[in-house]
Amino acid sequence: MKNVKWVEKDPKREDVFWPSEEMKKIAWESDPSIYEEALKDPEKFWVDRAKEGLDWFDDNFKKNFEWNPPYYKWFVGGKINASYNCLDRHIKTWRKNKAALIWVPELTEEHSRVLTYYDLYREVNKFANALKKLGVKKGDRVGIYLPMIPEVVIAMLACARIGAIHSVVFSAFSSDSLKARLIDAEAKILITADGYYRRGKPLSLKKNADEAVKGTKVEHVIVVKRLGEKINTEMNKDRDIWWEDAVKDVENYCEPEVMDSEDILFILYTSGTTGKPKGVIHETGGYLTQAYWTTKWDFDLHDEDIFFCTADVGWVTGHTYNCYGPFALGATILIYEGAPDYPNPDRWWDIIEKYGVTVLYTAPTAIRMFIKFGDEWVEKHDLSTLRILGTVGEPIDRDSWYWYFNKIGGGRCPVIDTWWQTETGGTLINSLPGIGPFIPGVAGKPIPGTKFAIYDEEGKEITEERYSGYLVHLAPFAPGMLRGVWKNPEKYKETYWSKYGDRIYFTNDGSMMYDKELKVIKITGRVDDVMKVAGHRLSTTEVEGVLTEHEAVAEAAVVGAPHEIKGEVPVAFVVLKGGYKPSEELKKELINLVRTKIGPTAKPENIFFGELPKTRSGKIMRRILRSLVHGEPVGDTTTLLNPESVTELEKQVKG
Ligand code: 6R9
Repeated sequence: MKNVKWVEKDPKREDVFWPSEEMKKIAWESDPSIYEEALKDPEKFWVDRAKEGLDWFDDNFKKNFEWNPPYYKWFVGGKINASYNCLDRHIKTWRKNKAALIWVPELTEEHSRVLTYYDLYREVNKFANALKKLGVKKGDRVGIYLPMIPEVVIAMLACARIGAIHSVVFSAFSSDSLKARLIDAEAKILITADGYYRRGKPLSLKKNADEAVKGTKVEHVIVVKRLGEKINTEMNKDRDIWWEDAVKDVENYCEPEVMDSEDILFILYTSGTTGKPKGVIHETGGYLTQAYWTTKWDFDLHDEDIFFCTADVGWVTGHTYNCYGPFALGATILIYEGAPDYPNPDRWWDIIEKYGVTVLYTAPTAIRMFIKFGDEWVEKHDLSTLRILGTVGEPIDRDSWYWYFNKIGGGRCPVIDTWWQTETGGTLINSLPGIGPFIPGVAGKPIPGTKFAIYDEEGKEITEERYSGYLVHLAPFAPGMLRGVWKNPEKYKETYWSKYGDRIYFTNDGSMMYDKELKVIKITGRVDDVMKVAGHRLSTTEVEGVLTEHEAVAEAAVVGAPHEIKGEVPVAFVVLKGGYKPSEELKKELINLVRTKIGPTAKPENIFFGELPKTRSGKIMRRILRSLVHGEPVGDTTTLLNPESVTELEKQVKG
């Protein structure tokens, strides 16, 4: 289907697009009445979806939705296994030989790998048995620290098969970040690789893993041989085992563990407003229901589609849309190992053309980067197989939206702007391809069966058009929503269930009703101390914590500053201890410290030395620092303890 128009412009309204007749004809969902219908009885709606979309060992739920604020459960008493739903049920059908996963390596001289559903099934079964052989049992935690290679999803599904809880850690995170997560989760096993390619260069991952497991409860490290001879890997005889050896003498079949719907499927660490990342808990039945349906609704995947979601599995987007959602649906996904600009800035467009990708899901930061590279890289390629474009991670500006829509989508494809969070498990606010509308910078309506509102500071609902407020999610909460924070119930209550009480989920995002008639919501961004750096979630406090570890630093304040491509970057203001002087070397040293302690995404774009503006009670005035890096007027500083600090810093920032 070449050059089909999947959208059309609203004849009257500027910037508003709707699905074309062609799109409505093939879309799984094209009847707008689904929204009203679902809200008549959301519990029943989700129970029906759970039963229709998934295979349950027992779907005789004792309770559909059980609510003890701030906790809730879905499909209580249901029995299910996520790996069974992603694999076993497909191999009983013609999908047995369908491509589940197309893996594209970074090096163009290497071959891509295609795993059919049966291949994936076999690999997962074997690896599940290998884990069992190493003593992994239901409820044990398994750390996964892998690059974008097929083994990452095999490992996740193998854990799910035996009821082990996986905790995937982004492979670009430092050994310290990995260590902290392994300790908090008390992981028994770590799965990693000898290394991976980045921009054509072999990089070791095993070294980081070795550093990280010291002093943790990790008993064994399973190592995928990705680089082999290309890198020198030391193996600890008693502790480490190559993946290929682990699966050598195991049975081909592993009985899937019968899991309770509310049993934990995975934990995923994410940044909050404190220095320590928190382990967001997702359970099985509810998460999988939302993963399945949002994949089907949002990306409208049919058997002919090839879905390219560019997110790393280290993030929630990779969990839900590079693994559980598409596999539960029996879809074909494509994952790419490497950098988007290797060997040239047209790598993604080359992949789309070569494999005939039909649905692309990426982040505004990537779009801005490609805009910078120049249109000629796109124009070299035939992207006419594309039908749907998706975006996630941060608000998208009008220019980037139109570039994506026109240059990548040829003005033919809807842009599905999906708002969601690590905590929500799956997308929650976005327009559906067969229903619309598609408006630049506007996410859309809450997905069927969910309720949202916009509140003011006091908790009064704001219903006026284009008035900013706080986005809240109302009961019954979407089935894929988090069930808690690992070993930290206090954090759970405080972060999500305290601003408006324990019956209203506070998203920590700002939003507005963009158009009352169309009932679409625009998301304006975080209202707490969380930054989105190149779409990656990062807390300012986390970076401050690392800076103050340095012997020269007395105090540090970090704020997000606007950045052309990354959207936002950390900028630090540092007060030095007596005896230390600001210097370029010290600046570099501090930037490097953050890079090694957290990871490259966290490194400050700049560091300014001086006094921090404070209130008379000694609180740092971050609002002023934020204004400074945004190039906005700082406002009244006369009530400050040290107004002169602002003038000093301003000079430096303006440089
Ligand atoms: C999936 C993911 C969550 C935060 C969220 C919000 C921002 C995500 C967005 C968006 C505007 C969108 N966000 N999608 N803002 N429009 N379409 O990104 O999860 O890493 O946990 O971040 O990202 O601020 O609160 P996570």
